[in-house]
Amino acid sequence: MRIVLLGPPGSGKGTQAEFITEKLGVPHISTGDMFRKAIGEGTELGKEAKKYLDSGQLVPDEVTVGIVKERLNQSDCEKGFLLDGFPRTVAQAEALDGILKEKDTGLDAVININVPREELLKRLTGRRICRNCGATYHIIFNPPAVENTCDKCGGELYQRKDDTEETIINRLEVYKKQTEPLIQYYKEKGLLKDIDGGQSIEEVTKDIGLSLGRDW
Ligand code: B4P
Repeated sequence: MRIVLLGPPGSGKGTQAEFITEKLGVPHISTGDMFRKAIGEGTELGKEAKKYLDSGQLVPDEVTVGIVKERLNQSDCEKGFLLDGFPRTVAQAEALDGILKEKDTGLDAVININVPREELLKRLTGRRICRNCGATYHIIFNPPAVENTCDKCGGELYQRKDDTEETIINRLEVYKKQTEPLIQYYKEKGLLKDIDGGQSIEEVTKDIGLSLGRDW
């Protein structure tokens, strides 16, 4: 299956993507994770991306589309993929349509996770990430068994630099202006599946499954 996960920052895209990709056996392609990896490695892409991530702005479309195109051309994407956090602008969505058209394919579904704004703020300020494998936790809603330690690999957990209240407010504004128009874009194409992301992690996972015709 070829799926896009859409939703505001903190709606749970990364959290749900871990489970869905394991169940469907397709690669998890997160542009946010790709940028953070490049920043950690100090590559040219990382240096460019850091300027935008730290302030909560979007990385320019040419850069983002370029890395996604390269990733989708890898052989493991032939059986399908889950895009998490891409596209985030109409220009990126049009570029994605073009990339898939060249391969004579298209998307199967766009899952739109809806969460009220106050809840997003709570979720993002409490988010913690594993430095080693990238797994996502929340200090209250989804805590690890041992404080500051990843359940999956034992790695150390850290707080993202863009998860401060000031940057989060900016990211939510950027989402409203640049990403929200995609809801209409995909609705018109008949691909949109609206999900209530204000429920527990397990309930959201279940609803996403049902929207894809799977009872997991
Ligand atoms: P991303 O890495 O994509 O991250 P995100 O949108 O902030 O969060 P996500 O929705 O995945 O939430 P999560 O599961 O962690 O983007 C970071 C930055 O990269 C962007 O600001 C931008 O600068 C850049 N970027 C990325 N893609 C780009 C693109 N296409 N174009 C340009 N720039 C791009 O969940 C959040 C928290 O809530 C976690 O702590 C989790 O444990 C908790 N949680 C999840 N589900 C919950 C639930 N149901 N109940 C309670 N808590 C829950």
